[in-house]
Amino acid sequence: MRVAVVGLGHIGLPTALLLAKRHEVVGVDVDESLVATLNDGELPLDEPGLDSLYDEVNDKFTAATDPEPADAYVITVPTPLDQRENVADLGFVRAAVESVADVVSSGELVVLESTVPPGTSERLVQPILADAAADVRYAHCPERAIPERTLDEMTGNDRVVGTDERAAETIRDLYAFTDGELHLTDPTTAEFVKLAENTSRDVGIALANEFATLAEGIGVDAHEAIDIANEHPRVDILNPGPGVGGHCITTDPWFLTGADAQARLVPLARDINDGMPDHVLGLVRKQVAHVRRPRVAVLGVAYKGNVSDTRETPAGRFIRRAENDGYDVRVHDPHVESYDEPLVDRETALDGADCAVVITDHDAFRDLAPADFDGMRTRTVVDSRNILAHDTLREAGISVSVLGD
Ligand code: SAJ
Repeated sequence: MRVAVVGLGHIGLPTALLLAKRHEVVGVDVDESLVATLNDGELPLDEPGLDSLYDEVNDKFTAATDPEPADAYVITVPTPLDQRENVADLGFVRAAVESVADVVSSGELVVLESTVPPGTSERLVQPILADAAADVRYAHCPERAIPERTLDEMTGNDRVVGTDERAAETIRDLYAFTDGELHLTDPTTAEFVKLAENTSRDVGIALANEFATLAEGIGVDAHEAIDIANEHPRVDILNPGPGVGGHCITTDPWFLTGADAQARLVPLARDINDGMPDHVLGLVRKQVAHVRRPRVAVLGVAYKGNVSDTRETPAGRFIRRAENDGYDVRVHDPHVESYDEPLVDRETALDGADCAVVITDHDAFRDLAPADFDGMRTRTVVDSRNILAHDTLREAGISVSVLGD
C-alpha cells in the first residue's frame, strides 16, 4: 500500500517510519527545511530506537511538502489550545484535511490521528472529504504514545479506531506494526475516549495534589499516606507534584468540556493543577523569608522526569511568578538543551543560591548529596517531587521542605 503521512512531528514521524516497514510512505510537512533535512537522510527527532528504524526503512520513506496520491492518508498535525478561549485551534487539522482532499479518490482511506474535540470528525473532517470524492473511507484513530517511549508504545499499545466496517480491513493492514488490540467504535466515541483518558489522568493528579496541600495543613506526610492507601486493592492514587505539563494533559480536558457549563470537576482539576507552581513558590517563600533579594536555583524545566520536552512545563509558571516576586532565578536541567530562560550547569545554578527547588523528577537529582549544595548562600531546599534523600540532607544541616509533607 502507498501511504501519505501528513504532519511530521513527535507523532507523525515515528508513525511514518513504522508504516514504512510494510508500506511505501511519503511523509508530508509544510516545513520545507524539515522536508529537506529528512530527504538528506537526517532525523530531526531524538527518540529511542528511531535512528535504527530510519536506517531500516530509509528506501521506503520520502518526504514532500504536499500530499501525493496514495491508498491511505494519515493526518498527524498538532491541535493547539486557543489560550484566550480555552478551545481547540483546528486550523492545522482543517488545512491538512483540505490538502488531502485535493488528491484523495473514491475508495481510499483517510485516518485522523490528531487529538480533536468530540464531533470534529463528523462536523469538520468528513464533510470536506465527502465533497472531495464519493465513498472516501474514514477513521479517527487518536495517538496515545508517551514521549521518549514513543516507538514502544506505538507498537505495543491498544488503539481505539473510530470507523465503520468498510475501512476496518485497510485499518488492520495499516496498523499491522502494533501488537495491541484495535478497538472499533464510531469516530465521535473515539474522540471522546482519547480525551477521557487524559482528563482522567489530570483529575487523578489534581486529587493527589489536593491531598498534598491538605496534608501540609494537617501535618501528615501525604506521600506516606498515599503509599499506605494504595495498598488497598481498589485505590490507586497518583503522585503530587508542581503541576501538570506536556502538550496533551494540559489541553485535552478543555477539548472535552468545550463551553459546556455542566462540566464542573474537569475545569476544577485544571485549576488545581495550574495552581501548583504558586503553591511551590509559597514553600520557597517560607524558606527564604529572611532573605532580601533571594536567589533561587530551579532544578528541572522538563515537564516530567528524564525527558527533554518542556512544552507547557509547570517550571515555566513557577519561574515567571518567582521573577515577578523579585527573585533572582537560575535554571538548570541536565536533559534540556535550550529553553526560554538561559540554562546553566548545576554548580552555577546552586552557587550563591538561597533555595534550591526541584521541579522535575529527573533521576539525575535523586542522588544529590549534601556536598552538592555547599556553594549555596543559604542551604535550603524545596522538593516538589519527593525524590531527594531528605534525612541525609537534614542530617547535614540543610533545611528541606517537601511538597505534601
Ligand atoms: N504527573 C504528576 N503526577 C503523576 C503523574 C504525572 O504530577 O502521578 C505530571 C507529570 O510530571 C507531567 C504531567 O503530569 O507534568 C503529564 O505526564 P504524564 O506522564 O501523565 O503524561 P504525558 O502528558 O507525557 O502523556 C499523556 C499520556 N496519557 C495517559 O497516560 C492517559 C499518553 O499516553 C498520551 O499519549 C499523551 O498524554 C498524549 O499524547 O495525549
